[in-house]
Amino acid sequence: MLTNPSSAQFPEGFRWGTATSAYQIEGAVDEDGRGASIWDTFCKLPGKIRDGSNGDVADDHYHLYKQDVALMTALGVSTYRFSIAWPRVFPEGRGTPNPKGLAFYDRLVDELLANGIKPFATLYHWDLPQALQDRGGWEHRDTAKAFADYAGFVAGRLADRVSDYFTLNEIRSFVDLGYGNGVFAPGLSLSPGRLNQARHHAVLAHGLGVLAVRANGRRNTRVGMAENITTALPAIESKKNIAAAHLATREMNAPYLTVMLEGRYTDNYLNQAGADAPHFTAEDLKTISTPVDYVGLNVYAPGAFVRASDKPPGYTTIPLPSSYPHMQSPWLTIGARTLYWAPRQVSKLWNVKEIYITENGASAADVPNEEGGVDDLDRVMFLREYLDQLRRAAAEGVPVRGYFLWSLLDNFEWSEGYSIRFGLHYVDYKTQKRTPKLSASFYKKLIARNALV
Ligand code: GBH
Repeated sequence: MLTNPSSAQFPEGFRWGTATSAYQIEGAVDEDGRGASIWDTFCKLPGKIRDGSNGDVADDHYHLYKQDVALMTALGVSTYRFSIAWPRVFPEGRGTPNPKGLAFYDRLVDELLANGIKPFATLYHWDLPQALQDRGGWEHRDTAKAFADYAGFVAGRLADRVSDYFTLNEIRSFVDLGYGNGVFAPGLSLSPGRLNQARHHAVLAHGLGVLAVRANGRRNTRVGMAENITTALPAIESKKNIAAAHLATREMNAPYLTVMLEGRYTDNYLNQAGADAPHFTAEDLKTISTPVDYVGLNVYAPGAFVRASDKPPGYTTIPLPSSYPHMQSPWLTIGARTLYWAPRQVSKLWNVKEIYITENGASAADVPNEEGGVDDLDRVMFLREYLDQLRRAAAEGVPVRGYFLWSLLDNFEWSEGYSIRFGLHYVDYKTQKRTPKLSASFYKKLIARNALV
């Protein structure tokens, strides 16, 4: 316990939750009429997934969801962010909906509500229906329209029990890695011009999705995005560096959060892209920047450390020394202040009034101890340091309303397969047994006190 408990306190009513995504936990890929997604296809390509695995079974959450909701109840969370698998609802991506697919989410939502847990549904967490990829996927403008139709359909069906939605999870990740360097599904490496166009279609899908969710939802329906902001941190928190970091964050998110919240591509982005800039209309920009009810931020590693510079663009990026520390995933460099600066910069840059941390968490080399528990001291350290910075933001009046810890369970970590663990609960993939780690007790106590422990 910290010596001064009052300084460890989070605001009253702060929402604590956990987050997951469909393909990473559900399994049951051939059940109840689910169509194929690009990840089913991608996992079959040799060498794409580190351990040669796939999401066919994953955590078998499709069958074990009641048990998983019980884990949440034991933690004491008041909210849960999950994603809906588009190919369960529309096996072909569009056209005739599959009632059995949506029925799974009906059951899940009912179970959550029966346990007093408020559902937040993400409409797209990377599992694009393969049928849409066959027509070009995010390179095809029609995919944005298909997403909106699907989003509107889901909101129409669930709005009586689910008031909160996120459109797309991490446009930066699924477009840049899926279409830019081939690390994610569908495994393409497009030229810069085609890549920028795919990014544009994805932010357009977000805007059309917001409109569709509102049109089909109820008066209390609320919607935003869940984007992994690239956060520029001031190397030293001086006034000049802080201002430089704001400039840098705005530029580094130009084709994602910046255009979604400003309705324009920055001059720098367009100038640098030159002939490779995306084709768009003024109407597109208006749609993309349709006002949202809140902004969801996935916050992990610092995006960059910067200092002020007299030369344009006004900041210098400092390369990370090779000894800079990281968690189990090499990309997950540790920088607790990212969880302070990300929401603070977003509220300041774009006057955002309501922010959720839609993901934050850490990978660790978890090994069960003799009693079968996992003493993940490094994850606990990571969470404590990061959450202290979130508390700092909240104490300074940054409008952050809730936090979804990634993740409830160890799960299918995309191209890393099952070799990387992010869960509060250890999963034995042979038996599907879930065991709470030390980090689960840490989180449970923190939630109970609404304060750092
Ligand atoms: C989130 O991505 C995802 O939303 C979630 O599904 C995922 O499980 C979780 O975080 C943990 O990773 O292979 O070196 O090119 C976080 C942002 C962007 C981090 C892509 C990993 C790939 C690094 N991710 N990045 S690399």
